[in-house]
Order: sequence, then structure tokens, then C-alpha cells
Amino acid sequence: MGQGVLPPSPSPSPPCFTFGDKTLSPSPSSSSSPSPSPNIIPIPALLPAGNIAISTKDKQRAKENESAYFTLLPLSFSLRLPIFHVPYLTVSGGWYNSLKNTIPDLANAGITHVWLPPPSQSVGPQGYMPGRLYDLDTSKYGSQNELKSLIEAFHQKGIKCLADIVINHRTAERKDERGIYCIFEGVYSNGQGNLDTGDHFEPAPDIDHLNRRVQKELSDWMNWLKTEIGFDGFRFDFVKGYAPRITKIYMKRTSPNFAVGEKWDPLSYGQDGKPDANQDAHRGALKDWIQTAGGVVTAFDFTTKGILQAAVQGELWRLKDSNGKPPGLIGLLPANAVTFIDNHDTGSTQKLWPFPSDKVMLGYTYILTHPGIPSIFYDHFFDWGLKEEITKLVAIRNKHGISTSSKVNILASESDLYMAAIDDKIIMKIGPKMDLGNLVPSNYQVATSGNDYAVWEKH
Ligand SMILES: [Ca+2]
Repeated sequence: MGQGVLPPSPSPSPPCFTFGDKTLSPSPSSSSSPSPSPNIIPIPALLPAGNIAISTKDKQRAKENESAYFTLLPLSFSLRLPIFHVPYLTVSGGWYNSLKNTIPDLANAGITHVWLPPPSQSVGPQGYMPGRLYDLDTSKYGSQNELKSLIEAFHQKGIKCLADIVINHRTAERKDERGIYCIFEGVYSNGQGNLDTGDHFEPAPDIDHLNRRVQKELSDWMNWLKTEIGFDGFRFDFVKGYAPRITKIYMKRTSPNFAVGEKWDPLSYGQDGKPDANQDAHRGALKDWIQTAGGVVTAFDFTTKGILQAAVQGELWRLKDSNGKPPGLIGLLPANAVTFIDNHDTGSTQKLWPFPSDKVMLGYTYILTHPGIPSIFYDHFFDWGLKEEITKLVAIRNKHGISTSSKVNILASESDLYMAAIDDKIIMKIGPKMDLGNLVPSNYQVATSGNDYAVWEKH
């Protein structure tokens, strides 16, 4: 989930709600409450965080301010390979059960981590409006036992699993007259607790992360997801909703194998509606967040996504910054940058900020040959028929030991051609230009190629 869609609320953001005794008790005390209907909150009712201005100049920027609801599945990590992001889907027999069928392909592709959707009871079926955090039996994806079985099956193939942690807000059982889920068993939540340390989420009370009891109870829940359910790490949803020092607390108390935060800010745009060439402020904000959050957590590289998807549309010169390096977070802090092409918000059915669909393989050629931690989207891998092409690129990455800290030597960055040598082991090219001059030495041979992309390896 990212940010809201509709115009900001005229009223100021209320303080956070401090959850009391009943908040996170492992045995839900609210089992007598009517079960929420997944249709209660249609997606358009998703209101914006209070202090996000949507008065954007152009559609593109407005789209970036939006966010959605679905889920991705990231691929690998300990090998510095891609993470695999599994989106929300409704399938007969259950999504968790269905995902077991993907494990052979993911293991074969060298995936190290998968990012699974939020598992807790939620008034929104995708899981991003969680209520009873310990209730994993009412998810639309399947039951707690099915989830544990899925994670165990991934583990048997050496693949680790990330839980999608939605802790900016938490829904009560019922809505008040404004349509906000803030009636917790008859107790109205508005106006209590500390002021929010980040952006506000309108449809449900924001959690008071400054309350030490809340910190303890949420840490306990996340540790329970590790020890009882089997999760290895976390994907933090909407980290703009609370201060980075809060993320640092949860990282320290839960010691995940791997964690990544979703900090989704719009790029800066020029009068022509295109991203500015220089996005240093954007990636600098990501770097600041990572460091303030303790330096261990990683972040999705929204900078690289935004630049890359503009670049592949005849503006490949964008892929070199003023220092001759990659212009995204991978050019600044590659070990903490999770690169991606699309996720459940930006692509899939929502298409809030989609990568050009006919250029997706150019995007994967870039992120799978460059430093950072690449992630692969379920839709592209399984639904778009790109499994073979993507798997080849991952194999090349692994064969040559391309890592988060690999060195990039940019050989060409023109409108219709981007070429780079990585670690003096491989050379990659994207763009339609065919005349490459002498840029590929004679001791390099083609390792894989496709429409407007190629990778060579040294022999
Ligand atoms: Ca918040």
C-alpha cells in the first residue's frame, strides 16, 4: 500500500490511537463480533493520508501519489539475488495452496526470498486493513495452517519468506458515522494517544508507535510471525506513516533475516510532465530513511523505477548521473536498494504508475545485471510469459557473481542505447540502436538476448 487517492481531508490529522489491553492479545477477544464483509470498503473509499497534497499538476504525478492494495512477491536475497513478489489473487482452493505450485520454478530460477501478502484478518480482502493481527484464519489467502505449510515448503527449497507488515494503522470492528473503522468494541478511538510521527491514514486509526506498550505488543506479534508461523523477515508497508526511528525499534527487537520498507515518494517533474533528469533529492530521501532507521533495513528503489521507466521510452541518457554512475538509489547505497519493475500497486490490475508493458524486459535486463537487490514481480514471471527470459538473466547474474556492490562502468548512455560493463565480467545493452561500434570486445560472447536487449559475458 502506498498513499491515498482522494483529496485530503479538510480536518487536521487526529492524534494516534493508543491501543489498550485488548489490542494485540494472541487470542482475539473480538471473536463474537460480526465478521467483516470484504465488500465493506470499496477501493475508491481509500482516503489519503491527511497531509498529502493531491493538487498535482499532471496525471503522472497524481498517479504516483496514489497507491493501492495488492501484494507483491519478492525474490531472493541472501545470495543477493532477486526477491520474488507474490500478488493477491483469488483462486479456488486458496492462494497459499496454489503458491506451492510455483516453488519448483522459483527454486530453479535462484530466488532466495518471497514476499507474501499480509496474513492477518482484514476488512479489505487484500490484507492492508488489518484488525485482529493474530487471527490468520480469516484471510482470503487461506488459513494459518495452509500458510505454515506453504512457508515450510519454501524453506525445504531454501527460499525464505517475508511477511507484509501493515502497522501504520489498525481497523476496529465497526465504522463510525464518517466511515472510519474506529469503533473498537464500543470504544471510540479518536483523539487519544500521541501525535502521529508520520503520515496519517484516514480510513482507520493510526497506531501510536510512541507508546511503549504498543511497541512491545507489535514486536511480540512480529516475533510470533517468525517463531510460530515461520516467516524469516518483513516487508514494511507504508513506512511514511511513522518515523524511521520507529522502524529502527522494530528491526532491533525482531532481528529479521531481511527487511525492506515501502517509502513511496513522487519524483520531481518538469513543466513538460516528465521526470527531472536529476533525482538526487528523491534518492537522498530514501538513503536518509534507511540510515535513520538503523542502516540494516533496505528500501524499495522507487528512484530507479521512475527513472528507468522514463528512460526506456527513448531517453536512455537518463541512466547516468552527473558522476557517471547509476542515477537511482543503487548509485548511492546499492546494498540497501531493492530494485523492482512493478508491484501490486504500480502494475498488476491497478496500474497506478506502471512500467511500459512492452519494455518490461529492458527493465529486468537493467536491474538483474546491476548492483542492488533485484526483485521480480509474480505477474511478469508467471502471467506474462517472461519466466524463461527472466530466469536466464538471473542465471547470468549468479554465474558471474554480480552482487549488491558490483561495479558499473557505463559505456554508452544515449537516447536509444544504454550499455554498461559490470565487474569487467559482463556487458549489457538495452535500447533499439544496433550499431554498437567497438563497445563489445572480441573476447565477449552473447549470453542472452531478446527484443532490444542483450547481455555478453567474458570468455
Ligand atoms: Ca501514521
